[in-house]
Amino acid sequence: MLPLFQRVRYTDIHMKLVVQIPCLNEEKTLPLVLESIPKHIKGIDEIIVVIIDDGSTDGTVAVAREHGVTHFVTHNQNQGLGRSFHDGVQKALELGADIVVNTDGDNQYPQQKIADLVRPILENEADIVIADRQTSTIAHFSSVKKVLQKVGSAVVNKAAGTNLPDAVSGFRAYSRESLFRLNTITRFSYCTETIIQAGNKGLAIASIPVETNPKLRESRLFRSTSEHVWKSGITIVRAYAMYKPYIIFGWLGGIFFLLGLIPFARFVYFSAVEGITRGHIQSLLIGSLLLTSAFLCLVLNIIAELIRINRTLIELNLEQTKRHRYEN
Ligand SMILES: Nc1nc2c(ncn2[C@@H]2O[C@H](COP(=O)(O)OP(=O)(O)O)[C@@H](O)[C@H]2O)c(=O)[nH]1
Ligand SMILES: [Mg+2]
Repeated sequence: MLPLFQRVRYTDIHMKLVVQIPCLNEEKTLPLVLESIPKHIKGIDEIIVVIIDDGSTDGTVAVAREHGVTHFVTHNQNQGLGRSFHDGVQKALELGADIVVNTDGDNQYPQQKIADLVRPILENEADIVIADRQTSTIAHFSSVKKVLQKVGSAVVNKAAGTNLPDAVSGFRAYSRESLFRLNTITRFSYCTETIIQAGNKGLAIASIPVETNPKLRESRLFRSTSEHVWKSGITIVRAYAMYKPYIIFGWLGGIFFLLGLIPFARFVYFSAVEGITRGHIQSLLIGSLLLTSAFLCLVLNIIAELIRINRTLIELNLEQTKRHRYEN
């Protein structure tokens, strides 16, 4: 029987690093990315590059092959970044990765910094390392985008119990251990989801500052600011509902309860003073409706809590399955 959580100490073993690059039509920028991945990193014995081709219709795969890449995950049709990340991680674990670094195919991130990114993991100081893009200094980020990034990171930190400056950066390193414990399910954004899960599971997350490369193309994940806000909002609410349902239902229930008390008390007061026959039925109706909603929130909270407990058990099971499958 394997222990539930065994922290691997990275000393005196053959260290394998997998750099995974999710790509959707990145033939133009991929060469820059591949050329800037370091060939040697102190403390790492082997570096493998995995391209996740997410249904590209251009020459992404051919370009990667030309640059010596031999490991691919292929989606015949576009599956989205979340699924691409998930499948890349499975492949990396199959290849025996001790550390997995994710970088993007648009050369947004400085691959030269991979050595700094993996160092806290090699030194057993962190399970996950996130590159802080220092967004407040990026010239091509609009002020709206900067504010959004700040607010988004603050909410994620609150949900995760962490204190990370850049919660949506895609340039990250994950230890093998952390990948056994994380389960990403949302198709859209695994970035915030992994932080919230890791935070709630007590994994150590570190942050290192990096300077991003000049922008070569527009983001394709978000076509507009409002889409960015909307999608990030949904991801965050879902994460709260999954990990801290009592916050959502507790607040909602509390508000309904307090709002319901006012018309209800009004009805009780007037019917005591004037007699029940004098009306104020609207107050009674509105009050009852709000108090019933508060009660519903309480019930939903209990159900959400039970589901959460259930998920914890399923996740433990998944973790064991992954260990059996990938640990040799
Ligand atoms: N937009 C998008 N990117 C994808 C998808 N699948 C994989 N990717 C890759 O995900 C990375 C991030 O995408 P990008 O458009 O640069 O988003 P950004 O993080 O907002 O800059 C790139 O390497 C893409 O090639 C997908 O379905 N949509
Ligand atoms: Mg990008």
